[in-house]
Amino acid sequence: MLTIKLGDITKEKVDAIVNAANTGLRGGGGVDGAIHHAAGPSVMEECGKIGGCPTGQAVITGAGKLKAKKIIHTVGPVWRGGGKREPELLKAAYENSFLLAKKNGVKSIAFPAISTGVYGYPLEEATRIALAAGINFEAEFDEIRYICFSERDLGVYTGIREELRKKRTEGP
Ligand code: AR6
Repeated sequence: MLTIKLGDITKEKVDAIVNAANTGLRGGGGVDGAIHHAAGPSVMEECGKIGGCPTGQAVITGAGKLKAKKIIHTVGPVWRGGGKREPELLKAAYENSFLLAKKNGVKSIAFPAISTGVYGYPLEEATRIALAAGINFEAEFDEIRYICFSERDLGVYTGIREELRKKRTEGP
């Protein structure tokens, strides 16, 4: 099942939530700041021990005080105009999050809109990559949940899901 909802990812009750982190795993603003604030210091301690995560890769920690059981920290690309392998790296961030989730027995997972905040990735293009990755992994999870932080994002996500569904039923 692939669901899209408006909300705050720190409140989601799923096996794992995904964090839009930076390569140093040092925390920051946006969803990263919100997750660390809500989870408490144990998660930052674990991140410190891991030490870092290259762009497009993912690492996993406990979830501290959150309702979720695990946090998967992935690093999306900074948007630099689209010619610096941004689409490939964003796709890798989603795929490696799914692969790490599977490896850790995660059956339900929630994603924020990785790279579309501070990192400046254009929302519609990022959403196509996010949802296409989800469709590829849909059969391997009980639920893949996309958490939109604004009505605008919610509109884009639902519109693109329809577009991708139509494409699938119409065939190539
Ligand atoms: N729940 C769900 N989505 C949220 C929340 C929340 N509580 N808070 C923000 N968002 P961003 P990035 C949305 O900037 O672009 C950090 O400093 C937000 O509206 O958090 O990947 C890291 O440390 C947007 O749609 O992540 C990195 O340095 C989406 O989450 C850098 O920012 C992603 O925005 C990563 O930048």
